[in-house]
Amino acid sequence: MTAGWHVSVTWPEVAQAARAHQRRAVAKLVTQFEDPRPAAAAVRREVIAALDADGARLGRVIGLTGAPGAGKSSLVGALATAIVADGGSLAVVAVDPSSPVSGGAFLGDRTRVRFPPDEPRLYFRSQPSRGALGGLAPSTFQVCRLLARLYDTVIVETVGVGQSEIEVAAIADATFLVIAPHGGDEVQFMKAGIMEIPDGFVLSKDDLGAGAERAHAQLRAALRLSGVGPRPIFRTSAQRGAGITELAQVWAAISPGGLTAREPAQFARWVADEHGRAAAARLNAAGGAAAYLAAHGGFDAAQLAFAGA
Ligand SMILES: Nc1nc2c(ncn2[C@@H]2O[C@H](COP(=O)(O)OP(=O)(O)O)[C@@H](O)[C@H]2O)c(=O)[nH]1
Ligand SMILES: [Mg+2]
Repeated sequence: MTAGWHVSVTWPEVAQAARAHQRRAVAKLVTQFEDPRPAAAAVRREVIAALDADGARLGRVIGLTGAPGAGKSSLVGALATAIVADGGSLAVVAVDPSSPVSGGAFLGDRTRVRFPPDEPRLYFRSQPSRGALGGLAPSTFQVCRLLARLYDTVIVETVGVGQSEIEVAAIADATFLVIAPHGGDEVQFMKAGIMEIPDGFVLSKDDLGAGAERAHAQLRAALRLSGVGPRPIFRTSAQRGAGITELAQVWAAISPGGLTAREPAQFARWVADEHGRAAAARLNAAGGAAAYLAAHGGFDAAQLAFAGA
């Protein structure tokens, strides 16, 4: 199948250009990984096969959640600079309840200044979340399957505390919750079940003095009271660049490659979302998602088969 720029450009060729971080090629592939139609699943199958045959390895996927204004995007901007300075590459998928499908102001103007705009080892994608209250987009997992093969690290930034945290933790190798000092009060109201989900907490805006101390004390107390085991707490200031290299080092130590193990659960979710409960029951009766994926030769082939079944 050809990729449509020119009759002679094939998907494996686009995949190779994307591996070299050619932005246009990456964007062209992302579009295919966001497309819910069966024809796109056929393209994905071809692209993943080409990338894997070309030696692409899965990078790590990091979930970053927190209330609006917590400082997530500013943190991502600062970390992106640190990651690239360290020789790494990074893709960011920002899932935003308010952003349009394309062209949404993604990191905000302030952060964009901190983000080297022409750096090929950095890639941004903004996606609208499925629900008004946050959470992932229908194609976030798919896009991560692609981007994790092209970049060392993929950050999935989601808005909200609660549902989006649970959804992003289901696809990420590690998840961090960002809390701003002025939002410290919300720590007291976090349910134990929610506090268990992040692998670590980031207290942002550490330049704000006493508020930051108070938020830190509240978070430690809340973790103790909720019975959640020890969790690392990182203190950062995107504005001053404090704590950024430390967090970047912690992230660089997170084992990559967890996405493949997430495929059965994400496939089951896709079946339920796209084809309904009767179809989900059919999948279970047929032995479950993992067996279906194995029998059909992977995620995209299984989507094709299920859509045609
Ligand atoms: N003082 C201070 N303000 C910050 C810092 N990081 C972000 N902010 C501000 O907090 C607001 C929200 O930041 P943003 O990164 O967009 O938060 P997001 O909604 O969680 O992505 C903006 O006005 C930022 O300028 C920081 O380290 N220190
Ligand atoms: Mg943001």
